[in-house]
Amino acid sequence: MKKKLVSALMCVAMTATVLAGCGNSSEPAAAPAETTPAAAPAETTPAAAPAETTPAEAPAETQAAEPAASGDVITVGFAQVGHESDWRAANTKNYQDTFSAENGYELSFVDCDNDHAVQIETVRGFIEQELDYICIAPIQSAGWDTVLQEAKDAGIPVLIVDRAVDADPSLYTTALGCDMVAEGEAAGNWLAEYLNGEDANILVIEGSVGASATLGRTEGFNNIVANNSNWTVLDSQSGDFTQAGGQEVMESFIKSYSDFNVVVCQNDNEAYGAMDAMDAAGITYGVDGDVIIISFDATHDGLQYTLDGKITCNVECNPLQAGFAEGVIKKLEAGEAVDAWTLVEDEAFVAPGITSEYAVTMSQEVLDGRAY
Ligand code: GZL
Ligand code: ZN
Repeated sequence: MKKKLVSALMCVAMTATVLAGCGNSSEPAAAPAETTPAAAPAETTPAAAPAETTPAEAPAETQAAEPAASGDVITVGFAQVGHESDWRAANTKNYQDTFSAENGYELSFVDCDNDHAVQIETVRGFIEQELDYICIAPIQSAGWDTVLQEAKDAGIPVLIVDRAVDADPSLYTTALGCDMVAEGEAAGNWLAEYLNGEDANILVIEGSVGASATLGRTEGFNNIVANNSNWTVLDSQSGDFTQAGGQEVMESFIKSYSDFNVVVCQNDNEAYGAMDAMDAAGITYGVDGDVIIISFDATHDGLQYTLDGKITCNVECNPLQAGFAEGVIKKLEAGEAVDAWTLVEDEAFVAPGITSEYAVTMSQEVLDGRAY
C-alpha cells in the first residue's frame, strides 16, 4: 500500500471564500464562473470528467501528493450512502467501473446502508488502512468535522462526492456533485410555467432526512413556492428515497388530503411508490390525470414514465460522477492543484406535448440516448 508523502492536501484558499460564503445552506455555493469546469458534455452522454478545468491557484504551502511511481496501484476508499435507489445503483456501478484494477486502482467500496454511524466508522477504517484517497457520499450533511479532521491529520485527501457536508471546507480536498438547490428551483420554475397562474395544492415526499439532496431540493422548490401566493404546500414528509417510503407517505397523504393537484417526489423510486398508492386509491395522475407528479433523478425508468406522460416533469441528477472524481485524483497524482468544487450539470425533462423554457421534451430518441 503506497503511503503518500503528502503535506495536508487541503482546499485552495479560494475554496474557503467560495464555500464559506454559501451561508448555512448544505449546498456548496456554485463555484465562481472562472472555476466552473467546462460544462458536462451534452445532457445524454455520461458525465465524463471535464477535459480541463482551470485549477484554482494553490497557495505556496499546499504541496501536492508525490506523483505516484508509475505502476503503483492507487488505493481508493469509497464510503457510499447505501443501495436505496436506482440512482444509487447507477452511481455505485459507475465508481466500481471507473476505479477498477485494470484502470490501476484498488477500490475499497463500502455500502453504508443509510447509517451515518456506519459511514463515520467506515471512513475511520480507511484512515487506519492508510488508503491513498477517500471518497465520501455523505448520507447526511451534519456530523463530519471530527472524522474529516482525522483524515486531514493523516494527510489523506478526501473527496466529498454527490452530496454535501456541513463542515469546514478546509477539512477536505474537493467536493463534487449536482446543485440540489438549483434542481428544486428548476422543478418550481417549470411548475409555475405549466400552471400558468392556476392554484396549486402541493404534497412533497422528501428524500432522506438530513441529506443535502433533500435539504437542497426542498430549499430550492420552496424558493419558488414563495413567489406564488396561490400555491400551498399541504404537507412535506420523508420517503427516505425509497419506493416503499414513497408509497407509505403517499398512502398517509391520501388519508389526510383530498384537494391536492401536485405531488413532488424527491426521487424516482418515491414516485413509483406514490403512483402505486394513487393507483390503489383510484387517483389519476400525469398529463391526462388530476395530479401532476414532479420527480427527480431522471433515471431510465423515471424517464420512461415521463415519456409515457405519467410523470409530468423529471429533474435530472446525473449519477455518472466517478469520472469527475478520477479527474481530481489524476491531477493530485500529477501534483496539480484541483478545483474546490466541481458542478455535475443536469437538466429537466417533461412529458411529450409540453414545451418548456426549463426542460427538454421527452421523446423515444432522448430516452434511447441516455447513458443510465
Ligand atoms: C442525489 C442523490 C440522491 C438521489 C436519490 O444526488 O444523492 O440520493 O436523488 C439517491 O435517488 O438516493
Ligand atoms: Zn443532482
